[in-house]
Amino acid sequence: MQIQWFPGHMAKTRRELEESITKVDLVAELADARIPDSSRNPVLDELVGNKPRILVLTRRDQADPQETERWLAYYRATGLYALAVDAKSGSGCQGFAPLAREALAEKIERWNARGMKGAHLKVMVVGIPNVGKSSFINRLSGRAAAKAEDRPGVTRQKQWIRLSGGLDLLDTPGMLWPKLEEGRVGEHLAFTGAIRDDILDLETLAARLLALLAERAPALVAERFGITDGNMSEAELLETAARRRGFLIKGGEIDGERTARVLLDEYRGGKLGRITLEPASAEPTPDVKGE
Ligand SMILES: Nc1nc2c(ncn2[C@@H]2O[C@H](COP(=O)(O)OP(=O)(O)O)[C@@H](O)[C@H]2O)c(=O)[nH]1
Ligand SMILES: [Mg+2]
Repeated sequence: MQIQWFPGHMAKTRRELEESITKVDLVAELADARIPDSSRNPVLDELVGNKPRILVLTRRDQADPQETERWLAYYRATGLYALAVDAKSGSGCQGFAPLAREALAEKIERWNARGMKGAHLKVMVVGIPNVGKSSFINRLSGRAAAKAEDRPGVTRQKQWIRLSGGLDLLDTPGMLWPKLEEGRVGEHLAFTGAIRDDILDLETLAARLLALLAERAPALVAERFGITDGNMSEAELLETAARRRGFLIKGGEIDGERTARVLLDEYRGGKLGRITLEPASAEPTPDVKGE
């Protein structure tokens, strides 16, 4: 999944996405519930146009449930259909087909009026690398249909997977490149492991994650890493965490690299708890769509 998104590659990816999108009735856009903002690419808006879309927040098992509810309410208030799932265990995925039929209710009615009752709705899954596309497809289809990893350049026949509930799912997910123009976005993608972590040196990356965690989950950071002061420098944050965890080398110096690696692994693996790095801005509204 370590893909270099050089401009030629982006142009090709864009063409492939555009072509696939014309073949479907509905696009399932996957984003990471921990970083809903950074894991979406607005270029998809252009590519999808007016085609119905459902935003699927993956990794709900790793995100703060209340924040996820707020994000869903926010998206629904903007007119998007939205749903949160754990694509790994499959929980929440059963809500997708009913929501798809809701999103396509007008089309289904038109089909029924034309005697095309029972026609299947064509759906494709789109998202940045590592967001959970293959897992989601496998969960919907109930079998290991999509390969766990997609390597660009390996083209194969597009196939449809017939799902219960009147949906046909394109078995090849649409790859969307991460939007890396903004520094913060790249950092957030690196925190979650969505992109290579060599955009910054490991210790800087870990220190910045600590700073963000201190904001988003102060009690946890105080308890686990002994960090209670919000104004520490990056070096002080890492130093404090290393001492608290006992990651020292001889002479009493801290093992910064080990501290950084462990911290990043723990966050990515959900071992620090369910922490959403990007807070939702809107309050839930009473008239919501979907689950
Ligand atoms: N905990 C958790 N892990 C997930 C979820 N979705 C995907 N994963 C894991 O994330 C990794 C990448 O998932 P994959 O489906 O291959 O992503 P893709 O690159 O978008 O196809 C795999 O190790 C999955 O098990 C989820 O909702 N929760
Ligand atoms: Mg995949």
